[in-house]
Amino acid sequence: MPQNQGNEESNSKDKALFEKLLAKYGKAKVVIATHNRADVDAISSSYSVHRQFPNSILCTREEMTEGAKMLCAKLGIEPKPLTELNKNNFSGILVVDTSAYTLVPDAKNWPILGIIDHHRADGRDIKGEFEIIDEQSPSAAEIVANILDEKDIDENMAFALSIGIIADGARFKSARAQTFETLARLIKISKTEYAELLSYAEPGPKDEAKIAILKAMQKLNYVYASGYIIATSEGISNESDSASLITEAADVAFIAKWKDETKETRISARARGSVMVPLNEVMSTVAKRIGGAGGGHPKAAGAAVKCHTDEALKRCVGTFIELAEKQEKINSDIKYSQAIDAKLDEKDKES
Ligand SMILES: [Mn+2]
Repeated sequence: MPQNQGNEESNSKDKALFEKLLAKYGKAKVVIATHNRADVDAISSSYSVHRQFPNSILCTREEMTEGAKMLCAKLGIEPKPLTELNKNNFSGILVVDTSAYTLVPDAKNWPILGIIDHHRADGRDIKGEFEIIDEQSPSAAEIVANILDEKDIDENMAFALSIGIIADGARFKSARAQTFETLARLIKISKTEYAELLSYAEPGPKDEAKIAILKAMQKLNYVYASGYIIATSEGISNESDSASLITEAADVAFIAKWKDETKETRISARARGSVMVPLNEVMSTVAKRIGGAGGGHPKAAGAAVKCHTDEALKRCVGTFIELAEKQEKINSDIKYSQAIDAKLDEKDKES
């Protein structure tokens, strides 16, 4: 079975770890925190974990995505900013759907009881007492759905987790067999039509968002290098939506936005499935070089860097091309050695 299919062995290991975490902190006063600018996966996974800890408070900060707001309204929850809580009243934090302090800066100086995450190791600087990390999982919701006992998943949780799985997997582009099995199981429990789930997972953009995306398109530039069309632009908001849409045509998109409050440029990066260069590596390399932090997934990544947008975008394109060339060299070296091996095999047969 290919490694990323999800398997019972790693599921039961994670499940056992979660049970230990519950046994130790299940009754304690804890905070369940997810990343800033929470999306549907972040809310659905942290909400479902929160439901396992009767004395927990759900936290996130900054504006949520549209789908996440809709989900919170449907579930009747209002996550608080962590800054409103007094650390001394809690045993600690469980961080869900991230393991990087750049995405939950308020968690610094709090005891980290556990982490549940599916992001790659780069940029991971949070260490938890219990760590449930599955980099192969397309969503945090899929991890959470599989570490919980089926009897502990009610209609609301199944609804939330279903849309987390649908939303974070970018229409199943990074799905595995287990993703479909898990989703089918959850949809049944949720007693909801797929069409309704989809309307939460992929809500139509608001007019401001449509305008922001079109503005990013107006400012678009692109280069062709190493066999890839690399697009760049500046956004006023909705950078990740813009980047996703632009990669319907280009291979890669980097969309930058200057944040005056923090004096940094935020970058959203997206790539088409066929792109061999992992964007999380591009983002973490760029951040390392100019100061800041970056990471994410191979096809969807981001960074916050300490320079202006022009410079940041130049560095993104430069680093992408550099890594693409390295990849090309590795591929041609492999082909070359395979060709030599084949020649030698032929000779062996002849003699
Ligand atoms: Mn996620």
